[in-house]
Amino acid sequence: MVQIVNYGPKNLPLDEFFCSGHRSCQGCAEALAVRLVLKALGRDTIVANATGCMEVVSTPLPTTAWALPYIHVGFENAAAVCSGVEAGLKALMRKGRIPKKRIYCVAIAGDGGTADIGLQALSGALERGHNMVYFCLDNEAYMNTGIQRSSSTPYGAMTTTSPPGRLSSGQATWKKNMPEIAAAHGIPYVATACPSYPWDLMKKVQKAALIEGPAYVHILSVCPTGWRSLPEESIQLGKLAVQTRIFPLYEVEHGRYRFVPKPPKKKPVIEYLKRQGRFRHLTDEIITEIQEKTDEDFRRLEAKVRITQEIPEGATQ
Ligand SMILES: Cc1ncc(C[n+]2csc(CCOP(=O)(O)OP(=O)(O)O)c2C)c(N)n1
Repeated sequence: MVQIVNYGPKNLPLDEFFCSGHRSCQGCAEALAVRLVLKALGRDTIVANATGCMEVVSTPLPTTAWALPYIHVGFENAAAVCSGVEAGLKALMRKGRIPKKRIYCVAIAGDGGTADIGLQALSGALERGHNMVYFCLDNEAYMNTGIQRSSSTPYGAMTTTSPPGRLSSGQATWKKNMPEIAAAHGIPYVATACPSYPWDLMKKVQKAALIEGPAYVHILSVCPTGWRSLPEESIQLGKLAVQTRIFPLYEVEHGRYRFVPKPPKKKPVIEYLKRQGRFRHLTDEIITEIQEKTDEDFRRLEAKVRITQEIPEGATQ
């Protein structure tokens, strides 16, 4: 890849780098996300993958689903390992030990490996300015170990460690805003994406890879097992997350916020919540609270778009 290609149904690379035969659950949007990410990146890519569902399902000895250089690393150090690979390649190229060419160094980790356990290593790598892309596959809990809450689990969601009952309504805290934390590092590119919007996702992946310096892409990945949703509804559910504005799609390029693609017509959050067993226990009051917080967060995001794009108040994007 040397320039951005507009991929679509009639223009999709046939090469597979995350191959069939892995053992992800039915309807796993993470597996689809990884497949699309690697298709967009192409074969000149090295992956450092933290422990998590995508590693667990894809690397049972002696097989692997990864058809490119792949390093499995601990939860805490995907970003550190990826940055080391990038620095090492740079040194080898400078010394003339390997030919000079663009090799994409990427880290892939779940929301637990990103927002909780690997946050310190990620912050360090972003701050040091490595030429790498970090992908967070956000399925909103520690899924491979049996659905424990993470700091990325949404408010009210049932997990095995945030069980609803007499004294609890599920997850007691609001979802940590990882894309904003990444953007606060002042890196050249941050984006949110979802495999329900595959062409948008692939374009953002290419942009992230081609930009000079660190990039962070946060991918919402529906998990039917943990979300108690129907596997055949994963794509629709991802769309509903965007349509209800629970997960807005946007980019932050050199500090400028932009909605990409244009936000679809707004739907109420209940449309998204009601399709998932993890929210089954929610009362009308809590649903209203979630609606209000979603609206407020979206307003803040709109304000950032307006301010950084210098759009006059009242005008639309
Ligand atoms: C350093 C460390 N801390 C905690 C754990 C326990 N642990 C196992 S899986 C997991 C979380 C996985 O969540 P995530 O990164 O979101 O990946 P997923 O399984 O959802 O793909 C944790 C905390 C561990 N193995 N290592």
